[in-house]
Amino acid sequence: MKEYTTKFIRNVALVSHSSAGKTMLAEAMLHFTAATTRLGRIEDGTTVSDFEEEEIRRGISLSTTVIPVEYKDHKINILDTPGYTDFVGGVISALRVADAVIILVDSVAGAEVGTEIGWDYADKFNLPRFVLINKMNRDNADFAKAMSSIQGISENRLIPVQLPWGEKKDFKGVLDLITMKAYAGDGRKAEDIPSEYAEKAEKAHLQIIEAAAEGDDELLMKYLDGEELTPDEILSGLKSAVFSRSFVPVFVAAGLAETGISPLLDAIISLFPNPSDMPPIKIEGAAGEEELLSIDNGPLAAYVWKTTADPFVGKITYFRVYSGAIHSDSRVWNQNVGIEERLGNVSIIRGKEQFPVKVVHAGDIATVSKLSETLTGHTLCDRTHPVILPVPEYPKALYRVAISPKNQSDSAKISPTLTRLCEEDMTLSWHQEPSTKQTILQGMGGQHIDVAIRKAEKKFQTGLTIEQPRVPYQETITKVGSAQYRHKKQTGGAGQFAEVHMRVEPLKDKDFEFVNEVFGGAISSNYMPAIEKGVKNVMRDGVIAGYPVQNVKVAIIDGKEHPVDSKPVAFEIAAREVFKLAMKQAGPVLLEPIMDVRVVVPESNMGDILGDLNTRRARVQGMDTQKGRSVITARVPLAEMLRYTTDLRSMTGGRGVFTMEFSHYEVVPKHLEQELIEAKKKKDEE
Ligand SMILES: Nc1nc2c(ncn2[C@@H]2O[C@H](COP(=O)(O)OP(=O)(O)OP(=O)(O)O)[C@@H](O)[C@H]2O)c(=O)[nH]1
Ligand SMILES: [Mg+2]
Repeated sequence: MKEYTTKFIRNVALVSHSSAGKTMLAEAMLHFTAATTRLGRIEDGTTVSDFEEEEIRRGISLSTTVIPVEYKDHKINILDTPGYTDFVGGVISALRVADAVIILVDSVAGAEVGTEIGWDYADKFNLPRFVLINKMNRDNADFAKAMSSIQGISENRLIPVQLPWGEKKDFKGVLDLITMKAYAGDGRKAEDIPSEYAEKAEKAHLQIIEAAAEGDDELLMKYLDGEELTPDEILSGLKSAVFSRSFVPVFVAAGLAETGISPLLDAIISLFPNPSDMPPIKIEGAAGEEELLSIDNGPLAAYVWKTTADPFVGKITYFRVYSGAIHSDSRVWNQNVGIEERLGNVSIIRGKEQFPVKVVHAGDIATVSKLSETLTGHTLCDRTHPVILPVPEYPKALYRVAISPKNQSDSAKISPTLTRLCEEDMTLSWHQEPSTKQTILQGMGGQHIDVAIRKAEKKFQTGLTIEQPRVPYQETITKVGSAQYRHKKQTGGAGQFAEVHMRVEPLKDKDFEFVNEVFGGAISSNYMPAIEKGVKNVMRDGVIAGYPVQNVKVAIIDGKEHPVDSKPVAFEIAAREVFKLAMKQAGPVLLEPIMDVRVVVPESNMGDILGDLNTRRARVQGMDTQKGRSVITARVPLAEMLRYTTDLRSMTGGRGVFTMEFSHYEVVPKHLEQELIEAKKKKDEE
């Protein structure tokens, strides 16, 4: 692959609702530019972009791939993102390193939930964008309807810069309203706009000239003076209007039929910014605030936006150079962990294929293999000029499952496998939950977890099964209680003897306190550690329903010992038993975690969501409306929120989102406590 310098690079993310045709469009671009000799198909699993086994099996993209398209001396780094909601992490990573976005819309479905979500993220990253009404060859394609549905979700003005040349089966090409030419098929050849479209095209052309003039004061003067703008002037005016988002141009295509490809590539080059057009990045450097420019001779700053770990291929680190240039066989500094990384071959990647290059210029996207410490979100820089580039915010993963090994040989592999899977994915995380002794994997939804489990199996040969995570309940007491217990055993040789009298009290703001109040040496103080150990063992395993005991003060008040038969183990046993008895005298209760929940849904769903929250024992704290969306804050027991990700999605058609954070523990209502106690009894009997 040729080397491209900053001004000849474009970084463009394709974003849409699942299945609007992003992967296929990238495939068509590759075929059109002769990077491939035949057009791959989603159904056959032969596209360059969806190369992962799981992507092929499911027929959807699961992570962002880079598809560099070489066209007219430029390189367009297409970032093909996943459209399915669970994989939104890939969209965020892509938008972080893109300079522009194409939002694809299915010509039949129009704007969908995923379109809205993608649009909002593009807003968050402040990116210039095109809308592409795709799949214009479909049976029920409707350009006008699709246009108005997108206008419905966007505050930006949409202006068609192309019109479909025919529709549905007769979609034969695009009418370009900027050049006022018609392009049949993939658009290699420009021809005159057919006369039946002439009038409509002329009208639309005027609208574009106006938009172009608005983009630039000088052009506007010229335009108002009645002078004609040259094609170059129109393009430059449009470019600034696209950049400032005073309007969003709308294109049409059919990736599968390879229609409309070349006019779209032309527009990407002429209307989208190259990396050096982007505003400088302001960062807090060692020497105060500084600005990084996209130039080769600036201080090195490259952002790692993706990493993949494959046991066969090894680790691949994807980075975008923001400032400076990265050379093969050089050393770079990772400021996030404070270590030097030696780079071997640096490559341009296309799908899974790597093309080694000597240098990666400012603004370009490339990969390097086998970095030891560098992870997604890290910055590679020069040791003498350390910088850290900002990491975007990823949604918190709230869909939790408990993981266990399929068999003995898998259990040792669980931890390294989960660690590697999570390194690849900013929206996946895992941890050990001490209170329930479960390994918890958290993701964005059922599909996300399912993909992770399959990857563990196929890539890392680790068989995993999933189950519902247990709620980390706790046990505590509500009043003072006391008890005594004598442990005595006289069988054969040495006997065992210990007697312990104990008082337990509720304790605030502290998990545990142990005091020795024995008066007059009834129990020697060197037995105290054994007594404390006995108590702690029971605390770990619980007394009423098998959950850890918290917030208890334990006082040893009296007891007895025997000069021969008393020994630490005897006191440990006596302590266990007396603690259980004392707890039962002290009004034991179960506590459950209560979460602070914030739900954001379309206003029309508000009633349903509130009704549903009621059935979840929620206490609503507040309601608010912002930009047509309702925001509900509530306190809800965690036990009622275990599958809320899936439930909220189905109640709102995917439009609802929520966040959840631990707030505090509260007493479990009596009838539910009884169920939990019964469940524990049943388990003990098994
Ligand atoms: N009729 C028609 N079908 C298309 C076109 N482009 C893609 N398709 C089909 O639509 C389906 C989805 O296409 P993809 O390219 O995988 O869509 P995507 O946007 O990448 O989907 P995700 O990866 O799930 O986000 C596949 O069956 C394609 O063959 C098109 O231009 N016309
Ligand atoms: Mg795809």
